[in-house]
Amino acid sequence: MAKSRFEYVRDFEESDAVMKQCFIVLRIDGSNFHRFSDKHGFVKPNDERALLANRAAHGVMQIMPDCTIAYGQSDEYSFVLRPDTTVHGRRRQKLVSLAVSKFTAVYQFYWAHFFPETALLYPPAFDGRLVLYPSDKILRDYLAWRQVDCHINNLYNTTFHSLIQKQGLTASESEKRLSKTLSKEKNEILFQLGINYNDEKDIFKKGSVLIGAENRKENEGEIDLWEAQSSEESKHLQKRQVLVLHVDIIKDPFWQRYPNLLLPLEEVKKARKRQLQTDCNKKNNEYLFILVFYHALVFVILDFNIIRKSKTQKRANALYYCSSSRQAHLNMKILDSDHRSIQLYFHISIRPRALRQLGAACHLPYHQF
Ligand SMILES: Nc1nc2c(ncn2[C@@H]2O[C@H](COP(=O)(O)OP(=O)(O)OP(=O)(O)O)[C@@H](O)[C@H]2O)c(=O)[nH]1
Ligand SMILES: [Mg+2]
Repeated sequence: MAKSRFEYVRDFEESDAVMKQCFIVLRIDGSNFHRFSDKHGFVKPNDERALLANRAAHGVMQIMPDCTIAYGQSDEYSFVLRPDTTVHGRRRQKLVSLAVSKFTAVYQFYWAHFFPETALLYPPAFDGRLVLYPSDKILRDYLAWRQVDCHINNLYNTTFHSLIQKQGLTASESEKRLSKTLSKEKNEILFQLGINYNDEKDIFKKGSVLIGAENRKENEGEIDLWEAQSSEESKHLQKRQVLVLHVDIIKDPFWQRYPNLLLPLEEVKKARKRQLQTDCNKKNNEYLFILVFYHALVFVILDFNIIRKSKTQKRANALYYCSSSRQAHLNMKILDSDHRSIQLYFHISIRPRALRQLGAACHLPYHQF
């Protein structure tokens, strides 16, 4: 920005970087969504099309790489950022405004995709807040609070609307009937109406949990499969794949299954390094094979160059011949880490000029191979 005599006004801006080493939670909530859902004919108590919110949350996760887990239910979504994230200088207003605007924009952008038969009557709005949580335990309690809220509201709403839809009660009669009832009683009312609450979909009973797909275990969850509307957008979306789960996040098994979600970035890097080392040891042969393959290929190309210059040079374990000045067929043996012999067959097509450039660029003396 060019300097001017007005520059001093910048000093009036206050720093709003939030405290270090705390989890950052960004919570977004639909503004007056009771009205919005009514006006747009959302199915009661739960509308599967309202999963548009998952799509919007996915958009937020694309721009927040340090967001390890997001949890959503009804018209709200919480995004958890690692405690040592330095994204956007941990500035409160920047983070909240970015998350809210991205969520709102994606929600509108994909409206027609999820609600093809319902015109958007007016633009929805979302509010946002940032809260800091100083420990794993408190963060987990926060998420548990949101999931318990989901459970309580969903059980109430399912019973409330079932009484209206199946028993013909008015809204106020249904409300009165449910007043001061416990979960057990609501379950019984539902049972009398032919509904087993346990059979309701997990997505509504438990809400949606979004995590980075790098945490995916075998045969688990679905990776976001939403189609992008333009190639520009798909380039953007490929930045990060997200796994969508509808699971319990209150009890320990979820956190034991995904231990990286609560770790600081530094520790995640160390854990990944350790994992890589273990995988490498397990797959030592394949790894060495790739290395040998790489050198063998360089060797082939360089050697090919030498052969073209001096046709008398040969290697004991490799046999090649030139079918034309530009092509070579190679049949060679290499040794894997256990000194087992592997047969390789290559058909190489190289322009002589590229070959010379490659030979010069590699600077690899013949005896290295
Ligand atoms: N019918 C229907 N309504 C939904 C669905 N999801 C969210 N809602 C509505 O969204 C509301 C969300 O509740 P709140 O966030 O407490 O209420 P709000 O009207 O958004 O008010 P503020 O958040 O205070 O602005 C619910 O009460 C429902 O009316 C859905 O799938 N179907
Ligand atoms: Mg709301």
